[in-house]
Amino acid sequence: MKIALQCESQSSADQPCGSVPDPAEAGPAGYRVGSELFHRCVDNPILTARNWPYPAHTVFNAGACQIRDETVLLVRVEDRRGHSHLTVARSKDGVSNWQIDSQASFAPDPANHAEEEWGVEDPRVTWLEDRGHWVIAYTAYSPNGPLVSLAQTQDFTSFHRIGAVMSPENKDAAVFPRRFAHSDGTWRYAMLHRPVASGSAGANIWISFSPDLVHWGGHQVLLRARRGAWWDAGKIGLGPPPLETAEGWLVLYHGVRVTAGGCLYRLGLALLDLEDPCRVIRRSDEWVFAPESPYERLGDVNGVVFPCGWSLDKPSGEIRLYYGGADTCLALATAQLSDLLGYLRKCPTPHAGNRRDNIPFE
Ligand code: BMA
Repeated sequence: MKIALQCESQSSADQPCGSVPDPAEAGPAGYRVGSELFHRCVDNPILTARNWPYPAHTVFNAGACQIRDETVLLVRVEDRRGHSHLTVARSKDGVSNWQIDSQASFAPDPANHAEEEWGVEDPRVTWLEDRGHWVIAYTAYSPNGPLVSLAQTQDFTSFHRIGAVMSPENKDAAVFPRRFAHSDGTWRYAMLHRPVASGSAGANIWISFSPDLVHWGGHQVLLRARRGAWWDAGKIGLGPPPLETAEGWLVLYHGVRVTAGGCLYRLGLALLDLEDPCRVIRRSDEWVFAPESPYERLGDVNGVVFPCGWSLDKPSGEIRLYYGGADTCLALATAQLSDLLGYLRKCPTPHAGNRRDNIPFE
C-alpha cells in the first residue's frame, strides 16, 4: 500500500515526493547535485527519545522492513550508560503512530555472547526467502572492538542468534536477500561488511560468501574509500542492505570526510552486477544525500546521516529511507527508484581494481 507522504526538497517544502528537476536545468551528471534525488519527510525527525515508552538517551540508525501492511523498524536505542540495544517500532503508514515495544526487543546478552558487552548497534534486516526468516546483521560492541554478528527472526518478537561472524574491527554489514551460484556448483549467501585493519589508512567495503550464514570466506574488496579531498576519502561503509533491481544491486553507502570541525557522514550510490555482485557496474562520484537539516547537523555527533534500512513500494517505485540524524534521532526521506537508477546510469564504471582515485594506498 502506498501512502502519500509529505516530503520536502532542498529549496521548496511543497515539491511532491520523488520529483526531480527538469533535466534541462541539470548539472553534468544529468540531474542537479544529488540532494534532489531524496526528499525529506516534513514530519522529520519521525522518532526521538521523547517518543520512547521508557527512558532512552537517543534513538537512531534503524533497520527497516515491510511486513504485510506494517512498517517494522528495529531501532538502535542508546541508554544513559552509552550502551545500545534494539527496540521494535511498528506503524501502518511508516511515518506516524508508532507502536513501540515497552522494553528492549533485542538486548545485549553478554552472559552468553561476550562480544556484546558494550551493546548492540546499527542493525540491517534482510528477508531470506529460501529460509523463510529475516536475518539481522548488527554490530556487537566488544571490549576488543566492534564486530559483525547475525541473528534471525520470523516475527521481530523472538530472536535466535547465529553468532559473531566477522572478527574486530568490522561493522556496517548486511546479507544479500538471495544466494549466488558459485563456480563449484554450490550456492552461497553473500554479505557486505567493512573491516578496518589496524595501521591501515583506509576502510573499504568488502564482500564475503557463506554456505550456511555461519562460516564466511571468499573475502574480497568491493568498493574502496577514495583519498585526499574526496567526500568519501578515508572510510566508507554500507548503508541499508543491497536492493535488487532490474539493473543490478542498488547499494547506498556512507562516506566519511574528516574535517577540522569533525567527521561528515554523507551518502553515495553504487550498482553491482545481479549475478556477480563482486562486479561494480557504477559508482557515483558525488554524494547524493548529506547532513543539511538541523536534526542532521546538530546532535550527539554533528553532521551525520546514517541509514540502516529502506523499503521499496513496488507499485509506486518509491523508496523509503530510514536514517539516523546526528546520532540522536530517526528521520525519513523518499526517492523514486527510477530516478536513482537514471542517475546511476550516468555515473562512471570503476575500472576493475585499478582506478587511480579509487586506490587507498600507493
Ligand atoms: C559509525 C557508527 C554509527 C554512527 C556513526 C557516526 O562508526 O558507529 O553508529 O552513527 O559512526 O557517529
